[in-house]
Amino acid sequence: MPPGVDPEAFSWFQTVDADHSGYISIKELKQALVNSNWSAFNDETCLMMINMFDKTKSGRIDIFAFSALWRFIQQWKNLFQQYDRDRSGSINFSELQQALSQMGYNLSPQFTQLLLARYSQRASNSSIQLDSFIQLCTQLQSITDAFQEKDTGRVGSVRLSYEDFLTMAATRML
Ligand SMILES: [Ca+2]
Repeated sequence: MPPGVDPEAFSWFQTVDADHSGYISIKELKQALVNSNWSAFNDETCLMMINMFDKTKSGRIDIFAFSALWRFIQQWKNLFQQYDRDRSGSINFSELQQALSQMGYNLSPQFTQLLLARYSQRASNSSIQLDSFIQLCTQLQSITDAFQEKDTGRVGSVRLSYEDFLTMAATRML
């Protein structure tokens, strides 16, 4: 087993690496991850996570990157279970509102509703599964970081040129 790699992540890697190439492709990752309703993780979230941990820009990840990705997913899974207060296996509007507030976001109910509509599956417009929860929180954090880099005085508003705005959006779209 490679040094610094979690034994559980290592064992999972062997299973997920279906063609034994030594790398996990987005297709293999997608097949390995399921939500609590047994649906496969959505493509957008899998692509986002591969891009986050694939430092070589090859579209696949080795055991070390996979180990980091595995920890990342475990952390979000724990938070998801913590915020899923009614143990339904999904996050509804009030659970999402509470989750975001506990993460330090100060968002209106209207904006939370917009997030829920954007990230929930078409079939269930009122709640989100683990994959979309990871995607929502990661993208919200990334966009918030971009804003706060500009909002140096922490006043909650910034002046942006059109191209600054586009740059912010383009570089944060994972
Ligand atoms: Ca719930």
